[in-house]
Amino acid sequence: MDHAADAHRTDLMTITRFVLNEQSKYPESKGDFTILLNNIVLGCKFVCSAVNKAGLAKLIGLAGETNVQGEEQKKLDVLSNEVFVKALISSGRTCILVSEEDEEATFVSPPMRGKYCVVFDPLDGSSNIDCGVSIGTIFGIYTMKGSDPTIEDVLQPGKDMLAAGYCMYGSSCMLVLSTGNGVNGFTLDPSLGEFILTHSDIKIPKKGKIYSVNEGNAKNWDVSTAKYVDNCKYPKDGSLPKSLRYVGSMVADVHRTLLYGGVFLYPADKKSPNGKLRVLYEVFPMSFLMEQAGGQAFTGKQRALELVPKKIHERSPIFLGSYDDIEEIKEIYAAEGNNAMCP
Ligand code: AHM
Ligand code: MG
Repeated sequence: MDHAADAHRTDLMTITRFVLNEQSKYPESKGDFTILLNNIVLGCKFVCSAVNKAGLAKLIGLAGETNVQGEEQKKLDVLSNEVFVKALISSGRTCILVSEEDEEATFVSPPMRGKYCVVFDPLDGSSNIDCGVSIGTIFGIYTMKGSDPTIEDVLQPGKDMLAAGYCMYGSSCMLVLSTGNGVNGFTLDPSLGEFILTHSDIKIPKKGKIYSVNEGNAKNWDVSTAKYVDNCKYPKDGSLPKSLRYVGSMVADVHRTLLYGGVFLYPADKKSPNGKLRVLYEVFPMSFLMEQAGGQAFTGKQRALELVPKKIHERSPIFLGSYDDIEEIKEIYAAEGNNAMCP
């Protein structure tokens, strides 16, 4: 009997146990981060369950309509936001929340106020919600700098994040987390209701065979993006062309990129000079994870994690993925210099 394999099956490393182990390396830690993370995990489980029931819920009442019990059905993204805001405030460990769903940041008042600032997109991939395609939650965590929270606490560069992660609601529910010490993936065991460590110390392949972009925007790209994507299809170095995969849910596209390698890009274009994706709760957490997994994240001008956002809902172009592939993109941008738009 293979005891090592058996131990693997019976000695389950839950996400709580994993984070408690990590925190025990810091003697000054009082367990605040573990409590915060537990509440994020609770939000993810709730949203996972709501997403799984969404198709069924349609049978008894459409989102935004009244169901047969006379209850109003909330849209999934609105519901997810409420769940996370409440879970985060009730942790008693947060001071500022920035959600994609809320125009203004939420400042948490005493006695529920804690030291952590959480930026999040409660349900990303809105165009995929109604057709059962993978969607997800993205989050990043900062620590308040002074003794009173100010908006500057969330306008810090991404490299100052304490932790970042996402939860993907797909064929399985998976939470991928970094506390600045590598990247680990946990899969929800529905029978236990626990996230179990299934992907330890994820490292992205140094070079990949997949590129992921909305090519429908190609006519509006800048010259560098167009050149790079052309190289993916018609490599000049004799290598094989890359495959194209694009779900249209950032969590799903980034998750695949992390596991299989390659690049995910949402570049600037003529219509959206700053791209589409939001710096605080889309670009930063995913860039943090990529770097922690050995990849890179670049905006077309600089290392993504060095951006200093001026507004909470600011956008930025983003190229992230395998180290060598992003290196190639950086070289093209350096050579083109002026980022001229395609004619
Ligand atoms: P959302 O926050 O409205 O869901 O938009 C973000 C999503 C990302 O998940 C995804 O990468 C991107 O939008 C896809 O955009 P497009 O449909 O323009 O390709
Ligand atoms: Mg989003």
